[in-house]
Amino acid sequence: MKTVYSPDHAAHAGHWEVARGAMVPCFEKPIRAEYVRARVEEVGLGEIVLPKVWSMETARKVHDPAYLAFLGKAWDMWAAEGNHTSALPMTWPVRGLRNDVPPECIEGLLGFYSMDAGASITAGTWKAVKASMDCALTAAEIVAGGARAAFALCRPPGHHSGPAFMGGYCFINNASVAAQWFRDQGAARVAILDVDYHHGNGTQDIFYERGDVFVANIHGDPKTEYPYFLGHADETGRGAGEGCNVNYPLPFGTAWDTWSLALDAACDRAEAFGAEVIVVSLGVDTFERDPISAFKLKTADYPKMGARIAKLGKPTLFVFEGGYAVDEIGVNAVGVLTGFEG
Ligand code: Q9C
Ligand code: ZN
Repeated sequence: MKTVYSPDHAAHAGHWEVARGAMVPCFEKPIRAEYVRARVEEVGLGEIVLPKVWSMETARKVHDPAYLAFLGKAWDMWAAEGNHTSALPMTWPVRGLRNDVPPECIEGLLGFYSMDAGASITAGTWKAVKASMDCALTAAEIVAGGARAAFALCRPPGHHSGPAFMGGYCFINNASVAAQWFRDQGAARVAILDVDYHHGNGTQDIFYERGDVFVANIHGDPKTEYPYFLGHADETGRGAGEGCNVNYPLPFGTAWDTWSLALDAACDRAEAFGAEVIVVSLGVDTFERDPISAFKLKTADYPKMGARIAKLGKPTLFVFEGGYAVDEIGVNAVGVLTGFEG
């Protein structure tokens, strides 16, 4: 299958994130995408192509246009105040505070448009974020053009980003933009299968009240795992979206024997939904040696994951998300893709 990759991802390289009360170097770093790209070449997965340059039209259907405009100007506002390292929020409009009056300063806007301090903005962030979205849309177009599958090697990732907020290393929800694009191209029903270790709260949020995009998530139980405040099993969708969302929260230590049962169930649900296209939010932070996660999947499990998704027999777009064990990130991510191809 073809891979869509842009070197522009490297323009986004945040300096710090908070871990255990300390500032530590960002886990989400440029080398991740380079290692995956190198593995795509090593196994001869297929051609690697650059993304086309897309308009923001589809993104505006899943994100608040004001939020997208903020992303485009945040660094300049931050730099104008004399800052040189990554912009990070520190104050959020939680319960009891107002979230209906956007602040007019960058400190306030960073909090207004974020869920945590995990998505740092640097001088090159917007360039990388836009290229990441372009990778997803270009790969979606390859699938719509008749390919059985395509791989969007997106960086930064997207699934924590919601209608009007960044967080968890994510800015634009690449998988959601692609799913929206498939809908606009005439696919009546689209399923998003999120296999990243962390619950894809942004994706769930975006489609929660829609009956045309089914969202399934397999992830660390939010009772004990990031993002803590979404991803429970009783979240099934609302209004027109009732029954179109399913969560499989799993405990620390979950290995393939149990994880794969959730994948089977999620695939069955996507099939019953009548999905014409599958968008996979492909994070490989489920790996046993991931530094910030606690599942126990092994390298040999990733091809099995791909093979199970292939059994759905639907056109499939793989959108890269998380995975922080960089030494194995390429083998694991590309393992899913070779397993899919059979
Ligand atoms: N400082 C994705 O996998 N919390 N995002 C990390 C360690 C944030 C993960 C805690 C994890 C976000 C796309
Ligand atoms: Zn993750």
